[in-house]
Amino acid sequence: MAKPADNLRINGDRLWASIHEMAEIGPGVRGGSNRQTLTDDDAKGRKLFQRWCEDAGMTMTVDQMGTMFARREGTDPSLPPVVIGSHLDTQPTGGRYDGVLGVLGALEAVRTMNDLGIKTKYPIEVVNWTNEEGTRFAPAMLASGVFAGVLELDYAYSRTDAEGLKFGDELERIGFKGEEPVGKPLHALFELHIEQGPILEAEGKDIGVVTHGQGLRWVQCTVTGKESHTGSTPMPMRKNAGRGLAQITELVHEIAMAHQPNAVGAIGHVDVYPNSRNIIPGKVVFTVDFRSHDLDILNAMVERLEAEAPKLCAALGVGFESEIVGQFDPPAFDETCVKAVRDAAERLGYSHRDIISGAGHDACWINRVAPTAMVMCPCVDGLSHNEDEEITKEWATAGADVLFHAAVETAEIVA
Ligand code: HGY
Ligand code: MN
Ligand code: MN
Repeated sequence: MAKPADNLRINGDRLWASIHEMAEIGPGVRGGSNRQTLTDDDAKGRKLFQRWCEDAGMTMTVDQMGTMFARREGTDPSLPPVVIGSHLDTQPTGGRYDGVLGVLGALEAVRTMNDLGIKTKYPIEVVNWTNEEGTRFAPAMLASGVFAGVLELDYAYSRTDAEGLKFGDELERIGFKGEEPVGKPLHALFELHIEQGPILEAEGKDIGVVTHGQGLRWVQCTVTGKESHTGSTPMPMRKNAGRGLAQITELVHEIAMAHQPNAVGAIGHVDVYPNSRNIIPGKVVFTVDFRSHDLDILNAMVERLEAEAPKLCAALGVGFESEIVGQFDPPAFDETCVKAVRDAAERLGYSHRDIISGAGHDACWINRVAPTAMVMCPCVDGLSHNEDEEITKEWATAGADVLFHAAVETAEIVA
């Protein structure tokens, strides 16, 4: 297949301007972003993205999960598209670049194809996946999971947020419950994303060529004790669900530390009931997040938690139950697509290294149904899921250049 010449580059200033214009929608309180999925701010960001895509001559379709596909026609419209993109929804205290770089880097690739008059045999589609973060509606990567056939549409519609609002109702409310069935043949998919870890910056590398991703297990735990007065209940009579959380927090850390350097574990979500200063917690609901790129280690961590947590709680006189509310096994990305990414970085003169993604991404699910690969760029101090998340324009430009080259090569330039 013809490869784009190494002098073909995207317009980094235009990309950088688009990223920061998008960041004005759903701003955080410290310069980052709070554009949570299916909120009014998400809707505003979607509408801006749609306007930009239509200005670039693309036609937008929205599927039943609200995922947006902006299409640039190929010379053979009957062929399945090369899809490039990521997600526009953010964490509540997220950064400006997580997901957004991948969507707008893909749009920039199309804008550059237009500037250069490049025609491709395969159509190209820029995608914005709904609810990648999973913070308002668990699990993460919800729309891409339905697209990959691992989650059911009705299950997704039934998911509720902390206020009890349903995903399907919120999708309808913001006007993005599309008609298109979820799922279609893809020729390939490429996702550009910030690393969200420290390796690329520490090694002075411009590009991460993602060969694998970590697997994930979200184990939602419920510890049940007895609400009672914090002042008048004698200590021996207490059934304090909070002590179960405290001991399981330490257990999760100990389990992950027993599998270094391959594993990580933490509890990021905690709901305490009734969450009153002078009532002993009667119930605590929390989610354990285990990850490893080794499936056996991932399963061993969950097994040990499910064996030891009930015993810890029994000794405290409180009850324990758990359920898996999110999971995917460690993905190995498509070697041809990975090579296209690596060759592009080499051709463009960018330093690069193979890397395993620590975070989960929509590409991890799509990898099950289409040839898929990811491009990563560094982020400052490896910080992400924090409003201080930062990258440089040069890193963003390098990542989008590589994405552009990999996509155009795979979609086959028509002279
Ligand atoms: O949880 C993740 O890894 C992703 O950022 N949603
Ligand atoms: Mn992301
Ligand atoms: Mn994220």
